[in-house]
Amino acid sequence: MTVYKFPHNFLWGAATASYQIEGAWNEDGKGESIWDRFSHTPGKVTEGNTGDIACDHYHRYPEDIALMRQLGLKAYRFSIAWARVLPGGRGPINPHGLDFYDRLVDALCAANIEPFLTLYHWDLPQVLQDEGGWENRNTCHAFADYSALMVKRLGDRVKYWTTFNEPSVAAFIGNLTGEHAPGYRDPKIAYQVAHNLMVAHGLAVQAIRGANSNLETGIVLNLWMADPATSSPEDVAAAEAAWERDETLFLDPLFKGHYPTGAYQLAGGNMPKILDGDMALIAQELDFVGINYYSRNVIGVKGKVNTIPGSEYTEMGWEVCAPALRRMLVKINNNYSLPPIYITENGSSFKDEVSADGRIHDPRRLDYLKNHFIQTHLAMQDGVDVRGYMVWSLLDNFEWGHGFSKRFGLTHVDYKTQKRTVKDSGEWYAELIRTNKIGG
Ligand code: IFM
Repeated sequence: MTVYKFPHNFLWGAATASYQIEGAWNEDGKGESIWDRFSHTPGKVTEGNTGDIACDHYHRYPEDIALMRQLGLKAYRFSIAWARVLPGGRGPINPHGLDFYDRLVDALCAANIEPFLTLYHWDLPQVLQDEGGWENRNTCHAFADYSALMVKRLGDRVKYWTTFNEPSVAAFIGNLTGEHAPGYRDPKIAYQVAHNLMVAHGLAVQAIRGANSNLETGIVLNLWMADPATSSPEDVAAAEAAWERDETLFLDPLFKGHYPTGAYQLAGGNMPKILDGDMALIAQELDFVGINYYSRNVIGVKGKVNTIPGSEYTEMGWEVCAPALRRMLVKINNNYSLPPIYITENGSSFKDEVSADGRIHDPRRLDYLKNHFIQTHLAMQDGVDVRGYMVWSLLDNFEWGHGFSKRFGLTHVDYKTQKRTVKDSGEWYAELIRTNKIGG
């Protein structure tokens, strides 16, 4: 049996995001965010679910950190709710909000768990949205100021700082398809938001480094591999074109200093306003890049192939295809000069049932994780510098427009009682972290 041994300092962890788990949406001086507004708007989220309480992590974080210890996590990736700290997005600080993250970080350090912090995981303060949100360049400066504030408070204990989680989702699902907050369906806004998020990233990197030069600073991108439906040259070309269209819009400016030419064709008259100096600001050297990977697209000349015979699909309707993760890591490693990579999210949603024995047997999630870990190991043998892996997610949580209907957790959450139960996949993950290897 092949044994896959990981480097001794490999950073195994799990990830969450503020709006998806914290709850306490209007407690202790927290301001409203665009996700509070969106989820409170009838018809936006499945069954009218909201993050008002979610996993109640705001109150239960000590229990959740105990859970992390039980799993043996070496790192925990979480995000800050900007409106908890700065209810108006800028201006007066809410000391209770800052204190919460202070306590959380202290407790993580005491548990010997590396905090891996994300500054923006989609919950923009509503006050800033009322001024135009990310379409308004002033928001970029507010973000940089907020980033510096957080570094000044937590930079003595938090080493890993991520500016944005998945800017493409924030820009296009929030402003083009309207499925996420703020819910616009306007390509002109979406492209300007996409560019401004990059500008905000650049300003924030400068602000973070200005506040503390000893930190590791990066960004998190979500990437889907584009595989050709067949080996025909036409399908191969179609897959490559789809990759360029869908996946290089953020990779290229960040790591090549310019937008891909295809972006200009695709955006046409909706191409955003780009100021002199923006591209250099965006392309600053980073200490790491986070990659969120869930699935791939299979592309033929007629477009995306929706069902691949013999393939397994998750509850999100995403195909399970671990080898595509290896191919994608190798591809980006070849195409860009990248800093060290962390897999900052990977996981799957399946219909989990609590069994008569009170346990959650989730063999499909366990296999999903195992196969993706193996493919990452193989990519590392191919020369890709992967330093750590955060499973999405520590807990079942609020899955955005799907509300609580999709469960991604290593830990099951009973939303009525808030009882946490580690699933079989979580137990298996704990053992993997303990031994640091698969097989043997
Ligand atoms: O839940 C999300 C997360 O917030 C961002 N990445 C994808 C996950 C699953 O859809």
